[in-house]
Amino acid sequence: MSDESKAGAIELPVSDNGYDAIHAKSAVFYDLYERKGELKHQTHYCPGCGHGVVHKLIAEALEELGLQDRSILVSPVGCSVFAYYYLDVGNVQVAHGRAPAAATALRRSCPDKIVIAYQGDGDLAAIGTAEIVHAANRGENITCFFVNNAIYGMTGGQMAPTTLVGQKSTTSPWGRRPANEGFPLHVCELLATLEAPVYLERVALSDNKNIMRARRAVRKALELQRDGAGFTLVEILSPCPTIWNMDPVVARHWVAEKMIPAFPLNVFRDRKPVMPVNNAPPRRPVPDVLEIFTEQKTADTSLPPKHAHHFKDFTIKIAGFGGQGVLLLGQLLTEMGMREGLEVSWLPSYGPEMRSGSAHCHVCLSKERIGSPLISHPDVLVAMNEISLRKFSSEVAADGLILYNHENLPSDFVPPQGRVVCVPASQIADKLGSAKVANVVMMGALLEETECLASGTAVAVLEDKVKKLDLLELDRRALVAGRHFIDEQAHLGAVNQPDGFAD
Ligand SMILES: Cc1ncc(C[n+]2csc(CCOP(=O)(O)OP(=O)(O)O)c2C)c(N)n1
Ligand code: SF4
Repeated sequence: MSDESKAGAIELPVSDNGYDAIHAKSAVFYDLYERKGELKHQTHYCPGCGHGVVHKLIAEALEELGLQDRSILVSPVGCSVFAYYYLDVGNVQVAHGRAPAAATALRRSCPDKIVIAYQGDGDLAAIGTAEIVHAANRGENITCFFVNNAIYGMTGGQMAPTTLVGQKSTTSPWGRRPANEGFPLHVCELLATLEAPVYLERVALSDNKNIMRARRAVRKALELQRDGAGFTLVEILSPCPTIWNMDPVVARHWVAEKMIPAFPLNVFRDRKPVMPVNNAPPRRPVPDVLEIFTEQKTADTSLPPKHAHHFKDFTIKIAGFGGQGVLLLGQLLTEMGMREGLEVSWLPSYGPEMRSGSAHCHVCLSKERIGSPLISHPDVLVAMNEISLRKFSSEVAADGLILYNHENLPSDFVPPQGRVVCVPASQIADKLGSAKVANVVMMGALLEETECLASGTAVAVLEDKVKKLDLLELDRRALVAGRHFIDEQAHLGAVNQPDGFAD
C-alpha cells in the first residue's frame, strides 16, 4: 500500500439529523481508493449492492484471521472487476470466468498463500462453468466466493444461468421460461455431487441475521483453506437493486422472498474427502522430471563455467520474420539461463504463417521468481529485420540496447532511445556458408556485448541441441563470428564509433 493512500485522512460527514456517521472499516481495505474520479473514500458499487457487503465480510475475516499479508484475491470480469482498488491484499484480475484456473496456478505455485477466487454468477456459472467444476473436482485448496445476484449486472441485465424462472431480463423479456432458456443452475448442488469439495454453503444477504450467517461462512471457508483442507465455496445470494430496478430495501426483501425459495440456504458439504492411500503426488523438482541436468550430473567436466550475472533481471525481445530462428534463439537463451541457475521465461508470439510472417519472443532471465513473462521495456531488442526495428525500438528501456541485423541503420531512422549496435548477422552467416545461422551470430554478439550469459554455456547448449555434426560446427563458428564482430568491428548505426557505442 502506498504511504500516500495510508496517510489520507477521511473526513467523516455529520448527517442532518444530528447523528455522526461512523465509517469504520477493516484495515484490510485501503484508506483511499486510488481509482479515477473524486470519490476516493467510496466504492464504485451502486447503493444497496451486495458486492460491497461481501467485500466487507472478506476484509473482516482476513483481518480477524491475520491473513491479510498472505492473501491473493483473484477478481473477475463483472461489476466486481475493480475489487483490487479496495482490498489491500495481493491482487490479480483475470479474464471472464477464469478465476478458479488462475487461483489454481497461484495456490499451487505459492502454497503458503491464501487464494480467493471472487466471481459473479455470469462469470462463474456461464462462461466459467468448466473452470469451477474442474477446480472443485480437483479439490484445489482455494476459496471461491460466488456472488449470485441472478443477473448480469455489469453488462446491463442479461439473463444469467441463475436467473429465476419467470424473472425478466434484457435477454428474457417475457421472463425466463424453462422450456426455452432452461432451469436456473444450482451451483452448490451441482458441486456437491463431486467427491473433492470440502465445504460448500449457500448464504444470503437478505437481512442482518443472514448476513451474520454469511459472515461465519466466509470466515469458515478461509479458515479451512488456511488449514490446507481443500476446495471451499460460499455462494452468496446478493441484491442488485440497479438492474432489478428496485429500491435497495425492496431488493433485500426480494432476495428473501424470491431468491431463497429458489436457491435454498444450506450447508451442502462440510467434510473432508476420503482419499485413497498413497495418494500424494511425487514431489520431484521440475528439472529432474524433465531430465534437464542428467548429462551434467554424470559428467562434471561438462558443467558450464560459473558466470557472474551482473543483473537482477535481464530482459530480451527478439523479433524478425518466421524462418530467421527468432523463437529458437529465445529458447536457446532460456535454456542457457536455466543451466546457469537463473529463473527464466520464454514467451513466443507469431502469426499464422510458418515462414516470412512476423515473429517475436520475450526472454526473461532473473535471479528471482519471474512475475510475468511479458516484457514491456526490454533491456535488449534483437531486431532481425527493419520492420521489427521500426516497430519495437520505442519499447526498449532508456538505457537499453538494440542489436540490429544490418550493416547500417536505415538512413531515415533515429532510434528513440537506447544505444544501437548494427551486426550484419545475415551477411556473416552467408559468408560462413548458411543464412540459417544468422541467429547464432546474433547470439554471439549479444553475449559478447552484454555478458548476460557465458559463451561456454552457449556452446554446451548447442552441443546438446544440434544433432547434425556439420551444422554444429557451423553454429560454433557463427557464435565465434558474432563475438568477434563485437570485439573488432562493432558499429553504431551507419557511423563508425571508436568504442562502437552511442555517445
Ligand atoms: C469473454 C467475455 N465475454 C463476455 C464479456 C461481457 N461480460 C462482462 S461482465 C459479464 C457478466 C457479468 O455478470 P456477473 O458475472 O453475474 O457479475 P455482476 O456484474 O452481476 O456482478 C459479461 C457477460 C466479457 N467481458 N468477456
Ligand atoms: S449493477 Fe448490480 S451488481 Fe453491479 S454494482 Fe450495481 S447493484 Fe451491484
